[in-house]
Amino acid sequence: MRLAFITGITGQDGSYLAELLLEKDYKVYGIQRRTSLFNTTRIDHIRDKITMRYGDLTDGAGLSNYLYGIINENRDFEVFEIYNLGAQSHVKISFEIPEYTVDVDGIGVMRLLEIIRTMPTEINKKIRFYQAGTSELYGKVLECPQNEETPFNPVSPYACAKLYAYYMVKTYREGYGLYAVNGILFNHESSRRGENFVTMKIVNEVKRITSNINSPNKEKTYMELGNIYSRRDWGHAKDYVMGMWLMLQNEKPVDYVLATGETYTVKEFVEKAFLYKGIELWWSGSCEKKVAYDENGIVRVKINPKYYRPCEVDLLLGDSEKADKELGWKREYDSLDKIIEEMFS
Ligand code: NDP
Ligand code: GDR
Repeated sequence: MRLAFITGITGQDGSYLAELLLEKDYKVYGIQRRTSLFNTTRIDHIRDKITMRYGDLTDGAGLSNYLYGIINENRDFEVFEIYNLGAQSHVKISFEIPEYTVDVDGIGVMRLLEIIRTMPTEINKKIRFYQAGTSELYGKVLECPQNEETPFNPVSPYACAKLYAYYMVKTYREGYGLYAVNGILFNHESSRRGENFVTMKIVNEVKRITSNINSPNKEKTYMELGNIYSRRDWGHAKDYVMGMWLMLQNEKPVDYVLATGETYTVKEFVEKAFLYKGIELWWSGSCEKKVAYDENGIVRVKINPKYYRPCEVDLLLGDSEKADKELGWKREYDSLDKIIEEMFS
């Protein structure tokens, strides 16, 4: 019997990963945080096929009790894959709650690694650990494109916490022989993307604006964005969770980059999203006065500096050749247009 434990199962990636592992006949366990309103919409359709318990990456004792409980329930297990996807995953918000971000995204990883390390050898040798690393580690990039050899240069509390996690995974792998890997994943999106990430925000705003197009006075007729010149390498989450699984099927624990090898500005994304609804934008002005108009001269995009970050990651462009060759990783969503279409669905 193959077991899987997913932190962050209620999130974008966790929900797709849970679906994938169920298809592959894993027994899937996850944690959810205590929230004042239920927050499981992404996994409600598979809720009866997975086992959930309240848990939090800041609570080591709870994690330990749960993991030992799973092992005791399934004494004859073949392999136990632990996917650590739980995180305070918003880069800008990490500047506002840096201590919490480090506790969850950094120390949380150490808590899991320590639990695994201190398990009896006959158990921990059957455990494989995946850590959700990020292209934000490259920060103000020192090389282009970025691959597994590119030096890191993080510029946010989020990325610094993930850097700590990255090196703890490497340390526990090399120091204690744990099967533990870092996936260094570039941005990936989907119709399940959180609403305050830029792609989903744009898609939702385009939907709102185009549904109110005939009654423009009732609602705001434009969206507000921050830095529209940053470049991102955007893939689809479904392809990336397949990559996570492939990493844990490898004979040896090795870190891999997952990326598309294409990069677009936020400005290009917003143009494509409007075009998907048949609206062509034209731009005027510069810096904070930059605006985008539609064909009828109605303003559709404005800049609001409140969305700027203290430090910005200007350019991300990944090279996933190693994962393509060694893991046979392939993307089904092979263009940004395809991803945008799915996000509108
Ligand atoms: P989401 O923000 O959609 O999901 C994050 C998950 O973590 C949610 O289930 C959330 O729970 C959970 N979580 C938050 N805080 C805690 C905590 N204190 N204890 C336990 N769980 C917690 O992120 P994604 O699915 O997009 O990303 C998954 C992982 O991959 C994250 O670690 C992210 O940093 C990383 N990553 C993401 C990339 C991307 O482009 N999507 C790229 C590279 C890395 P709740 O639902 O209650 O909020
Ligand atoms: P990112 O994603 O920071 O790359 O982190 P996000 O979508 O938040 O930002 C991408 C770029 O868009 C610019 N931007 C805005 N961003 C948001 N959220 N809202 C806006 O209104 C806005 N306007 C412009 C940002 O400045 C930035 O340059 C994501 C997360 O999923 C991380 O968890 C993950 O590690 C990385 O991707 C890889």
